[in-house]
This record gives sequence, C-alpha cells and structure tokens, in this order.
Amino acid sequence: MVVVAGALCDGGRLLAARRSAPAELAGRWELPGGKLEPGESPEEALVRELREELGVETETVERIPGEWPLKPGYVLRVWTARLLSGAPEPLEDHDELRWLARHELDSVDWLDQDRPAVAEAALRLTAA
Ligand code: 9L3
Ligand code: MG
Repeated sequence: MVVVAGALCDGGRLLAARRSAPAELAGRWELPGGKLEPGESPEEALVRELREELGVETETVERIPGEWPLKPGYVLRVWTARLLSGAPEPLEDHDELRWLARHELDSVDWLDQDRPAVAEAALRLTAA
C-alpha cells in the first residue's frame, strides 16, 4: 500500500504539518498526505489529500526519488508540489501548520520516515 505525501513549496519555504492523530504520531511533524484510494494515480491521490487536509489546490511537480517503509505493508512516496490557490489550514488530521525556510527545517520534530524526503526537498527549495 502506497502513502503519498507532498513537499509543498511556496516562496522558498516548505510546509510542515503537525499530526493530531493517531496518539503514537500526534505532535510529530510530517509532509501532509495519505493513502491512495482505488483507481487513483499517486499524483491524483496527493492533490485530493492536500485539498481535504489543507483546503488548497495544488499540482505535483516531481517525485522525490526513493521510498520509505512505514508500518508493515505501507511505503511512503513523496512528490514536490506547488500551491495553485488557497492558504493551507489544518482542516483534518493536523493541529498546526508552519511554512519553514531552509534554515528552519530542523526546528520541528519530523516523523523519522519523512526526514530523508525533507532533506531532499530542502535541496529543491527555490524562491519560485
Ligand atoms: N505517514 C507518514 N508520513 C507522512 C504521511 C502523510 C503519512 N508524510 C504515515 C502515517 C500513517 C500512515 O502513513 O501511519 C497513513 O497516513 P494518513 O493516511 O494517516 O495520513
Ligand atoms: Mg493524512
């Protein structure tokens, strides 16, 4: 099972989202996203998840190479994404959002599985 997550970049900053559930992950920070639904491409799933969780319209830009194991049977794949419209709000599954500049990326407690993708996303952060 594939879990997709978005490295949403805007103005040279990356969006970090603090999980509110489940209890063992609450308080840790992640790249927002979730599970594919039947019939969806990963990119479609990511656009849907970011709409549901954050209330924004986005487009995927590129896949960050690699995949990272989650709980048994699940792997994480990450895309960079661009904001098309809206301002992210923590509508679902998160209780705080932060836009982090490259030098601020270590200021939050990322989920272990997200750290490699965050490091890769940092290299791709542009002012665009
Ligand atoms: N997960 C890990 N890193 C992420 C995301 C979006 C998800 N960046 C893990 C947490 C859950 C599982 O994947 O165990 C499913 O995620 P969700 O559907 O609860 O967001
Ligand atoms: Mg989610």
